[in-house]
Amino acid sequence: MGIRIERIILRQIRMPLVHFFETSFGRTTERQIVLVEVAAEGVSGWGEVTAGENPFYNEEWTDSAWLILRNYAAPRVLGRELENACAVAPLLSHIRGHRMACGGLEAAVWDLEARLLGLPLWRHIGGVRREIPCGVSIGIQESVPALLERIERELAAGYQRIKIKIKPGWDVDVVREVRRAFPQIRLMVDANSAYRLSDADRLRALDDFYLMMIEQPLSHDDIIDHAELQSKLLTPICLDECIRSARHAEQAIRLRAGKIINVKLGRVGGFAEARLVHNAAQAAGVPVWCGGMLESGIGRAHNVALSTLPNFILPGDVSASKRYWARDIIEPPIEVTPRGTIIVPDGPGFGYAIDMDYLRSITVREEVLA
Ligand code: OSB
Ligand code: MG
Repeated sequence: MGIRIERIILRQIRMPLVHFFETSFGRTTERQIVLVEVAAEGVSGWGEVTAGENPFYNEEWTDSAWLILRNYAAPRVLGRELENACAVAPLLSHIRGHRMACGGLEAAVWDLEARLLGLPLWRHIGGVRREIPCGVSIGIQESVPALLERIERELAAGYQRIKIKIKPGWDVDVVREVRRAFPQIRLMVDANSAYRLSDADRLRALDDFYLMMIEQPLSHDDIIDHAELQSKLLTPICLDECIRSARHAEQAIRLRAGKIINVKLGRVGGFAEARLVHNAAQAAGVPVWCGGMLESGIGRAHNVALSTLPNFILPGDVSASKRYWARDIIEPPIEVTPRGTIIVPDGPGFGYAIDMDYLRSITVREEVLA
C-alpha cells in the first residue's frame, strides 16, 4: 500500500496548564502547541510537535517548528508517492536538526497509515503491551512542603514512580526531605542539564538516597562528560536531551554514558527513529522509558502507543490528561487506573477521538498546505 499525502494542515493551539511546570530551564504556564494533520483518501492522521515555547529544552521552539514544517518539511512530503510511513524520515533527513518539527509530521503519517490499514497505531508500530506502567514528573515547587503534598497526591492516584526536577539550590536537601517522608517509593530526579562535570561531588551526594536514576545531569549535547560522571556515581544516569538518534544511543551505550534511556518521540524525529533507539538499547540490555513534553491528548496518545514496545520496561512520564488540562482535545481524556497504568486503546490509529469543536476554539493560527 502506498500513501500520497494530499493535504497538510498546520494548527497552533493555546492550552493553559492546570498548574505551572517548572524545570531548571524555566517555568511554563501555558502551552503553544503545533499540530499536524495529514490527509489522504478522505482519511486524516494527526501528529503533535513537542517543541517548547522557547528554545530552552533544546534548540527548537513553537515558531521555529512552524517555519520548518511550512517551508521545508511539508513541501518534501506533499504529493509524493510514499511506499509507507517509514519513507518519511529519509525524505526529511536533509533538514539538519529540527527533529521535533519533522517528528510531528512523521508521527502523523504513521497515524494515517494505521488508520488506512484499520489498525491501532500501537500494533502497527510493533507494540506488545495492552497496559503501560505510569509515573509522574513533578516540577520545582515553591517550597518543600508543597512538593511533599504533591507527591502524596500522585501516590494516592496510584502512580508507580515519582520524578522530581532538580537544579543547583533545589537538589540534595530537597531529595533528603522527600526520602525522609517517603522511604519506600520509586524515586528519581531530572536536572535538565543544569550541572557540569565539576559538580560531580554534589551529584555523588545523591547516591545516599537510592534513586532509580538521575536524568540528564550535564549539558544537553554532551555524551562524553556523562560517561566520566557515570564512572563516579552509583546512581544510574538516564539520558534524555543528548540522545537525538539511534547513533547517539549506540555511542552513549558504548561509552557507558548512562544505564537507561528516556525515549521521546519528537526529540528523535518520530516513530521510525524512536524504534531504532529502542532496538539499540534493547540489544545492549539497556532499559528505556517514554518521556513527556507536556503534550496535548494527541501527543500523549502517541506516547501511549510508543510505550507498548517491548523494551519500554520502566514507568514513563505518560500520565493522565487531567494533570495538565482542564479540558483535553481528545475524547475520552487519558486516564490512569488505580494501579498506575494506562489501558492502551484499541481503536484505529492513535485510538482516541479528537474534539474538533474545542480544538477549533483554541486554535490561534492555521495554514492549509496542498
Ligand atoms: O526533561 O523530561 C523532561 C517537560 C518539559 C520539558 C522536558 C521535560 C519535561 C518533563 C515533563 O519532565 C514530562 C511530562 O509530564 O510531560
Ligand atoms: Mg528529562
